Formats: sequence, C-alpha cells, structure tokens
Amino acid sequence: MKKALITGVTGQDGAYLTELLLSKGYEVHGVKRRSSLLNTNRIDHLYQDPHEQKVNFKLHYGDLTDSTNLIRIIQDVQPDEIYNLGAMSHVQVSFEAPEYTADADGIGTLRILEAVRLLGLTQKTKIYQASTSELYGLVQEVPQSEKTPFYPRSPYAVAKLYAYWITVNYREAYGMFACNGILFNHESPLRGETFVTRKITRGVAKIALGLQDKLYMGNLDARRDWGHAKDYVEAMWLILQQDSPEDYVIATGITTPVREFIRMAFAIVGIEIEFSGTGVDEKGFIKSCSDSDFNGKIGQEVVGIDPRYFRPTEVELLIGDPSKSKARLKWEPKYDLTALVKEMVVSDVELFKREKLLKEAGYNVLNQYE
Ligand code: NDP
Ligand code: GDR
Repeated sequence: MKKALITGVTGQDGAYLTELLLSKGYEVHGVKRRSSLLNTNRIDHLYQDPHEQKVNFKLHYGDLTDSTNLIRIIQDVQPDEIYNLGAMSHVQVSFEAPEYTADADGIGTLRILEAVRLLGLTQKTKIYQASTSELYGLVQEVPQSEKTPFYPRSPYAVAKLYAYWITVNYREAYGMFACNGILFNHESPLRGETFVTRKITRGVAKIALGLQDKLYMGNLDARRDWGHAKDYVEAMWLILQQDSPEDYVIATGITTPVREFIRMAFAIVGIEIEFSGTGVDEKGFIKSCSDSDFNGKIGQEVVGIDPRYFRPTEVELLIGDPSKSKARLKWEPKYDLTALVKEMVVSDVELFKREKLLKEAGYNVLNQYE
C-alpha cells in the first residue's frame, strides 16, 4: 500500500486529492493547522475513527512555517509521495501579508524538500509542488506553456516562483523525483468563499433566494482559464506516476472574462443580466427573469463595482496550453465551464436554502464577510 502525505489537506484540492488517493488504495496522511475553530469541513466525510482497526486516512498537526514538525511528520510517515498543496493561496491577501506568504509558500516548499533530503528519502519520496499559472503574471505570450517566461505580479506569485525553482533545483542537484504542476485556476463547490468564482456563485444564490440584493466585484475584464478541481487533482497524481520527473501545465486552453462567468451563473437561476458602463462605473442589471418571484425586479442593479477588490498589480489574461500534459500524461478534463458553473450554483443554492430556513427559524448563520 502506497503512503501519501498531503499538506493543505483541509483546502479545496486537498479534499479532492484525498478522495482520489483513498479510492486508489493509498494510505493518506494529511497535515492540518491548529485553529481555534474546526477547519476540517471539506474532509469530514472522509474522517476515520483512529480507534478503529484499519485506518487509512490520518491527520497530523503541522505548519509549513515550522521545519521541526515537518521533519517529524515526514520521518514518522515515510511517504512514497508528498503533495505540497499547503499555501496562503489568495493573491489579493498576499499584498496584505507578503512576508507570511513568502514564508509559507516559498520557504515552506524548501522546508519540505530539505526534510526529505535530510531524512535520506531522496530516492524513495516523490514530491509534487503546487505551482501556478500566476507565475506567468504580466502577459509575455499566449497560450502559456511550460516554456513561457515567468513575470510574477503579486507577493503570492513571487513566493511561488521561489518554490517552483527550488523544486527544479533539488531535482537537478540531488536527483529527487520532484515536479511542478503549473495549474491554471480550478474551482468547485468546495472553492474558498472569497475566490471570484465562489464569491459569484454564493452571491447569485443569495440574490436568487432574496437573501441579498447586490454583488460587489472588482475587475470584470480579467480573463481566466477555469477548470474543475476534480479533474486537476487527477493530473497531480498522474505527474508523480511518470517514469521521469518533469513539470507540466494543467489547463483547459479556454479563457473567459469574469463578467461572462457572472452572466453564466445568473443564467442558471433563470436571471438574464445586462451590463452597462466600464471600469468602476460598470453595473449589472436584471434584464429578464424566468422566475415569477423576480418579475418586479427587472432593471434591479445586482452587480456593482467596489474598487477595494482591484489589485495593485493585476494578472489580466491567463490561457494555458495543456498539449504536453495531454500527450504525456494522457490527461483530459471531464468538465467544461458550463458544467462547472452549474454545479457550483446549484450547490450554493442548496446551501443557502438551508441557511434561509435556519434564519427564518431565528438563527442568524449567514456569514457576511466576502
Ligand atoms: P486552499 O486555499 O483551498 O487551501 C490551502 C490549504 O493550505 C488549506 O488546507 C490551508 O489550511 C493550508 N495552509 C495555509 N497556510 C498553511 C501553512 N502555513 N501551513 C500548512 N498549511 C497551510 O487552496 P487550493 O486547494 O485551491 O490550492 C491548493 C494549492 O494549489 C495551493 O498551494 C495553491 O496556491 C495552489 N494553486 C491553486 C490553484 C487553484 O486554482 N485552486 C491553481 C494553482 C495553484 P486551512 O484550511 O487551515 O486554511
Ligand atoms: P486568482 O483567483 O487571483 O486568479 O488566483 P481569484 O478568483 O481570486 O481572482 C480571479 C480574477 O478575478 C478578479 N476579480 C476578483 N477576484 C476576487 N477574489 N474577488 C472579486 O471580487 C473580484 N472581482 C474581480 C481578480 O482581480 C482576478 O483577476 C487563484 C488562486 O487559487 C491562486 O492560489 C492560484 O494560484 C491561481 O488562482 C491560479
């Protein structure tokens, strides 16, 4: 039975990857941070009582900013594969916490690599590093491939640039099986609430249920190559099953503006949106609606712009070239954007229907922070 260690196990990708590896018969170990509130919502359905006889999913307290616990966990687990998914992963927040981001996302990766080296596991343990399309930053060429030069545009991307190169360096210096997956944006109903797709699908669900009037957004012109996290964790696993360690772009090859994602999400709940204005003046209005409850709301402004959500330096256009991963990994995404948007909106509508019921019963559980 292979053993995998996942940092960032409580995050979106950690949850889907754990499911995938358990289904393949792995013993999975996850690193979770200590927090004052439980932070295991995304993996609670996979929980196994440690008192049972055969437990193949185990959690360890740890943090990427603490070498001592990383060394101890890696020594205890002796993993065949490490997936380093842990990170302060929010681009805008990285402008507010740049030093911590560098420590967790940049030096954290070094700590993992060095722990494997110090423990004499260089020939046993394969390492997957969660690299990102944010490395491309300011557009140099499109579509972006493994050969496209990097130009990071945020403290997050700069930290991930260090992580990318230290992974390459340990591979070349010590012959380690260490690989970068350069993943373009991938989303799901488990996506963090403040990333743009989930913020939109939550907002649309609340507006459709009459729990909120308006959604405030940042740059609607940004374009992203969005895929489904379920497809992307499969690529992570495939990268570590190859004969030689290499870096791969994982993307759909299709790019879509934020504005269009908003339009698609409203369409799922039967609301047609019309945009007018440009930049910070832009607004989205209800143009038509298939739901009789909304008939009085034609013309209502449901999308506004809040300059707070603009970034000091923006990544305007991402579109990946997945030719290498398709040819070598035989990787093919199963979801398209329409299916992804639908799954996310439907899931959030269900979530907020439950919260609406609780609210009507006198419990105020709606979280207003976006
Ligand atoms: P999430 O933000 O959903 O999850 C991040 C995970 O990292 C969480 O489990 C979080 O713990 C954990 N974490 C944060 N800081 C630390 C730390 N100091 N020590 C240990 N763990 C920590 O991210 P995703 O699942 O979306 O992404 C996974 C990885 O892939 C990240 O590295 C991200 O940067 C990268 N990536 C993501 C892409 C995407 O589109 N989703 C695209 C390309 C790369 P907690 O739950 O306690 O907060
Ligand atoms: P990104 O994702 O920065 O690409 O990083 P995010 O969803 O935060 O932003 C995508 C684009 O949407 C624009 N935008 C807004 N973004 C947010 N969060 N909130 C808004 O209100 C809003 N309005 C417009 C942004 O400016 C941006 O252009 C994600 C993370 O998962 C990273 O960890 C990962 O490395 C990359 O994807 C690939």
